[in-house]
Amino acid sequence: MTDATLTGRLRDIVGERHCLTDPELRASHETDWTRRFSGRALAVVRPGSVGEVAAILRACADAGVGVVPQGGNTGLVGGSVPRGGEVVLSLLRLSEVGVVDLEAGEVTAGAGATLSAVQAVARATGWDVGVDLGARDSATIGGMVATNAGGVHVLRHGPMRRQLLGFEAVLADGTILRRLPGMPKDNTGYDLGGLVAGSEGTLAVITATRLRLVPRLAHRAVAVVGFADTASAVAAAADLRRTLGSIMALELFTDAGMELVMRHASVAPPFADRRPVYLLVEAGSEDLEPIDGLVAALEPFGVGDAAAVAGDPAGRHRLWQLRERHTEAMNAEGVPHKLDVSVPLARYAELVDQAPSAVRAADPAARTICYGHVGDGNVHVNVLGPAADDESVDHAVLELVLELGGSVSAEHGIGTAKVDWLVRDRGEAAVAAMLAIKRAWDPAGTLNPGVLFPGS
Ligand code: FAD
Ligand code: 2HG
Ligand code: ZN
Repeated sequence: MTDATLTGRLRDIVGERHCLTDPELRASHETDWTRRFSGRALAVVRPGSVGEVAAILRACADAGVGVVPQGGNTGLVGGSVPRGGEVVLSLLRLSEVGVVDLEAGEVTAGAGATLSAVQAVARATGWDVGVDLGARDSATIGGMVATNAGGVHVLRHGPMRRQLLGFEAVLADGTILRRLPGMPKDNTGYDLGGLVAGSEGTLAVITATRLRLVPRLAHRAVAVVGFADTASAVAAAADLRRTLGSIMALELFTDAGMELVMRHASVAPPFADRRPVYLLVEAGSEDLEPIDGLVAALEPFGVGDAAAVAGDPAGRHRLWQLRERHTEAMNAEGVPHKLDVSVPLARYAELVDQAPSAVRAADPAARTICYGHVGDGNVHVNVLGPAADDESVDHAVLELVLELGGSVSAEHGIGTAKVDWLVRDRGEAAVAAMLAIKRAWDPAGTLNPGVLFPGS
């Protein structure tokens, strides 16, 4: 089948308006959020129903053309943009959010619904979504399930896979799998939804999800606290996980990162007494003001003037900006190399302290900024300076992570960025088992070729 025949078939399925072949209209779908990854798409198609998704997949399979599923295109590992010549399947039109089941605390959301849209619906009923992250206004529920997104509340509610009670998805040959609504207890064979979660668009296209909700906490408090070094901050974080029962989030950033956030996002410092490393701690409670408990839990660390605490929404927002706007500040400085990794908590400080020298050994001019979800052992090592296609600093950081017994991908996934590292991290046998599943579900390799497995 020629490209023109395929695009003609795609137009017949979704209508002229939703099959984009004009380069200007395709452009925002062809480059990722960091601007490090991009490729040309044969077309961008925007189906309006699960039936259209199935028909698109059948047409692409017939034509032997790869399909890149895409949600909000906020992914950070190159998996959401084409490598060259694939069809981008944008799920943004499948954005319906259903009515919250108040008794069960569940909601059905289309794959293209943004996290903030689902949060708004849930919060209006006294429920909330268990996962939250900075890209909430653009990241879609489908993309978040596909990457098993983590975010800032994993230590309380777990990542996206844990929120998934049911799903609807389409296999590469157009077969529709549907188990909506899901049930909290459902031991009927393999957990197919759990498998699709984290598969990064390589096994199936998610079209709808049934999500478990969590109670909306009426009271919250946030603190930012400065420390003299990383080890003290990590030790405090470890203590707080045990001593602060209302803990919701435990984030770490450095003064170098905060400096960039202040410069690019016009955010004020939390206090005058600057320190090399900061912890952001969020506490939440249903019926009690958590601020007193938070202050008491911070007491043993003797941080003196290097602490700011807020219980009011504006104050909490101001403190959160210091951590949340790091990603945007990195982008304002250049095209960052992003190494999202995790290590056992006991090795966390070593990683944060050693990553800059490992990077400098590979590229003396490169700048390293670390931040992350310390409560989950997750560091985001961001490197500024090297060309987009120069992988020497990426290798230096990932080697260090493996030496420290960590994982090369904590929450963003493998994408195309880390395909060469999957076997190093998981071993031959585990990757062979994954490939066997991939070949059974998608024998022609139509779905997201080049993601997870090299040359797939
Ligand atoms: P996309 O970027 O469009 O796609 C991501 C991957 O999922 C791709 O491989 C794509 O092919 C696949 N995919 C997308 N939709 C579907 C579907 N319906 N069916 C099958 N496959 C699909 N991530 C975190 O984990 N934690 C964070 O705290 C976090 N914070 C972020 C903050 C900012 C400012 C930014 C820009 C990103 C952040 N991310 C974070 C990364 C990103 O937001 C997540 O990976 C998110 O889950 C991607 O959702 P998306 O809809 O944008 O997916
Ligand atoms: C975060 O935690 C996101 O802010 C993005 O996962 C990480 O910018 C990054 O590297
Ligand atoms: Zn993160």
